[in-house]
Amino acid sequence: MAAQLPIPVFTSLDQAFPDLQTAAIQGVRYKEVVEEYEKRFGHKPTYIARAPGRVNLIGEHIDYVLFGAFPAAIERDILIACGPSLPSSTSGAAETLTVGGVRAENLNPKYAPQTFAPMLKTAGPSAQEEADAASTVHAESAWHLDINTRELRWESYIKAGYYGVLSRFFPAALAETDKQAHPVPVDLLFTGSVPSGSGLSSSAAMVVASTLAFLTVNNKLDGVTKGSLVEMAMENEKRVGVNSGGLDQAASVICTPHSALYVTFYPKLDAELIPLPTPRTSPRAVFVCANSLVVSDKVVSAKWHYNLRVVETLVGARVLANKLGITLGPNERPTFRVILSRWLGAPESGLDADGLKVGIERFLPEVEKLRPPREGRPAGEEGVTLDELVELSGLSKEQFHKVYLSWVEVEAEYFQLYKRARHVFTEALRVIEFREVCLRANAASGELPADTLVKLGELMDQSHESCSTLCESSCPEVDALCRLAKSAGAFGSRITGAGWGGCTVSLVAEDKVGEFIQKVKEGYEPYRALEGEKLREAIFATKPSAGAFGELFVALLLDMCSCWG
Ligand code: NG1
Repeated sequence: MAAQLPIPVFTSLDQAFPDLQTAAIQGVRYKEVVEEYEKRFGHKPTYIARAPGRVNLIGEHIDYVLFGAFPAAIERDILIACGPSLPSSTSGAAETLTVGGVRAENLNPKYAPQTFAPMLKTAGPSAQEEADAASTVHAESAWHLDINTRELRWESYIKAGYYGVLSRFFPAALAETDKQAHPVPVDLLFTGSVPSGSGLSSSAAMVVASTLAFLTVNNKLDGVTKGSLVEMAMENEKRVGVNSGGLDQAASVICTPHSALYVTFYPKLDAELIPLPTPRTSPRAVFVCANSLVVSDKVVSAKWHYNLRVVETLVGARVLANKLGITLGPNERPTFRVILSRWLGAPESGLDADGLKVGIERFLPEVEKLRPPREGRPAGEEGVTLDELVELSGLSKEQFHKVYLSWVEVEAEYFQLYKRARHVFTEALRVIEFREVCLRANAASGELPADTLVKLGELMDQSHESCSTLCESSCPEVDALCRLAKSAGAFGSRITGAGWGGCTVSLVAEDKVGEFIQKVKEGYEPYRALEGEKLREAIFATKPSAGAFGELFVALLLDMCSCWG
């Protein structure tokens, strides 16, 4: 299974990029980051850690309720040249770092150099642990790195990546008494090509690459599978204040070229690489990412947007369980996916995709039970107030607060249980149908079934409509870009990622891409002034074949030199 494979470690660029042209282009970036590292830190790096961004083809805002999604990795990535800090460094900027200290610099001058070190502190239980009555956490020493979640900076993601490595591999209790049990000081030099705030997962790429860099420099990579790196990166990303699911991290770590990933999270992380259908004779289709250029600061807006969706779906699951006669303990906080399984009486080991599809189809009418009564609310309002929410949950006010609100900050006048549930279950179904269309096409001998691309496009359009009207995670600019993409000839077009700005992804015939991009450029006002590299940054095609490259790798630089000629 894809998640159980080890993290690939390459020793030359041509192993990492079998396509010679890509290897040559990447070689220039690698050479630059290595040379610059040596200049800045006075010694060579020992590794380069790489993690790509991703485009989610379908399955939005359902990973955190543990339904599957269908992302692919993109070529745009984060590279970190890294190595242990050497006290004999010749760099003027060099200072002797404390044990486990980090010097982090970025090729992009926008990001100022940072120096920080983890500290051992005695910590009591967290709010989340306190909310869990079963928890018996006592004050004990733990690693601490300062991350201000209200004002995230570029180094916050590096610190987030460091946390998981510290807590898993350097037990604080041991480190308190034994300096040998501390991590080594590290020098890091970053360069990245994933646009931030665009829905292409620059934050996951930063956290995954950072986690990997700390693992490699500390010689902890042996025995780490792709699945365990995904889990570590998911835990780490929570440190920057977003209660995300695992779709980005799974795509960034597990994807391979030519394939998308059907990734599921219940009862545990599972991943299936699915090649994207490639017609034999007719023109192939490619995915085109178009950035709306509306930057969504997910962390700042989390209490009205992302984290609110997490809370609405969690409370929705409890309310639906109550209405279906499913008994829950007062401290339980199950997701919609868990409630579905209990309602179906499904085996602990989970359901395969076919079983899940039948289950969701049977369950969908039950979602109507979440529609609130019409009386007492403004016309067209389908949400419920906080007081109603508490009542519907069947919990006391205090217990409700403890389970659903004590660990997260959210703000809303009306909480949309019905709309969110309808989005979740229909989107989960569309993901399975998308997978089915791909599998059917891949199994066909000869040409693809004629309706393959049309069907995939329809599912993408339906997904966008649902994100826009039920999940309410789109925005007018992104809606306009999707409409424009359709009128410019896309089979389908949808928002990708968290939303409220960011990117769209459209399925377009490869031989029409140039024409398509031109039409979108002319039609989308913010693109009109863009030319050359700036335009290529904003709208670009990623081929299902060689385009989506998701191999995560660590290159031993000395051997890599052969590639650079
Ligand atoms: P992006 O677009 O990377 O912010 C976020 C979540 C995903 C998923 C999508 C919506 C993070 C790191 N990632 O993606 O887990 O929930 O939104 O489908 O928060």
